[in-house]
Amino acid sequence: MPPHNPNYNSVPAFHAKLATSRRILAVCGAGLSASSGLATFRGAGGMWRNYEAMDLATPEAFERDPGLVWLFYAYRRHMALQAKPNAGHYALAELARRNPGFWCLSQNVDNLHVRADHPPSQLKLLHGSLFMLKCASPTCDYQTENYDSPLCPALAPAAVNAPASATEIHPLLDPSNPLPPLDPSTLPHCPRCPPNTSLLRPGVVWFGEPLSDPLLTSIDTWIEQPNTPIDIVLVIGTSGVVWPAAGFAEQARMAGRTREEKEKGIGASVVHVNLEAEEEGNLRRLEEGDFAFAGDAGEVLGRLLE
Ligand code: BV8
Repeated sequence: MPPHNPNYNSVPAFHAKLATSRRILAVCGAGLSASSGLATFRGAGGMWRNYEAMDLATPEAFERDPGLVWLFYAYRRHMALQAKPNAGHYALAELARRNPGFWCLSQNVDNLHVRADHPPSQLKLLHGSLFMLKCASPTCDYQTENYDSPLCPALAPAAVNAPASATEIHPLLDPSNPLPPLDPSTLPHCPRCPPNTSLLRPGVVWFGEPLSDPLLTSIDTWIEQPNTPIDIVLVIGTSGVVWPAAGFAEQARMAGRTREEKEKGIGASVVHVNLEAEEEGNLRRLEEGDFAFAGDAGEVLGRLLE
């Protein structure tokens, strides 16, 4: 039996640490939105179980079958619009208002942080948004915000017969019952390009696509501010398998530390908030001063950041 970690599920110990913390970074994943009823990607309830992420969230998939990829995103837009921000989103937004030294990095594209009024200068959406559309042509920089659902008549089926629970796959996307490909001419097109020449695509970062350079630079500059180490890194509802997002927590842990601190491994307190956080399992490797809270991200953050 691994030694009991005194910081496991200990809200008072976390509150004591929070009271003396000035620089805080949060890295959020799909588990935060699961508290709002949206499907995650992997693990229990992951929507990818019927499709590999690579089948639907890559430029190659869009090239191969833009209709299937658009049905997938139309369905996720529909579910995200039906969902509401949860206590976790509001707690993070409130923390940002209280503490200008707090930044929130989110892998989520569902717009729930924005709908919770998170201060925009302290929120970095690493993978874009379901509600940004952009021209699929590499030579056109047209992009626009759009909250219509359905986005166009051809995608209306993705917004009906949606399963009650976001963790079931939409019948339209069931690979055992493939749809005939949609006619690309019925999909949304770029209004700036000549008619019917270029499709619009979701304004998200697909696998194999780089994250925005200015965004990555701004995050690196914030993390690496000299002589102002980060005190707390909140790792919320993420499996930590997608890069470069998965690397920020470790970078933040040791940034700004002296050589001696680095040699002794003295860094920020990493706070894991995950449904599957258990002391005997993946969080056994908690470093000195880390915390782990097992439970629903919305509920746990509501208590931790009240
Ligand atoms: C890049 C937007 C370089 C789209 C997403 C092979 C080929 C190509 C690339 C790669 C490759 N191998 C590795 C790579 C790199 C790749 C990568 O990391 N792949 C992984 C799969 C190994 N990364 C990239 O491709 C990135 N780009 O590397 O570019 C480059 C440079 C220059 C030039 C060209 C290229 C781009 C990655 C971005 C991909 N886009 N999203 C969309 O959403 O459709 S990623 C997608 O997964 C989501 O954004 C999601 O956030 C992200 C990570 O998943 P999680 O959020 O962690 O969700 P998950 O389901 O995994 O886990 C949920 C967790 O919550 C679990 O731990 C669960 O226990 C917990 N949980 C569940 N419920 C709750 C809960 N916790 C609390 N409460 C609950 N209620």
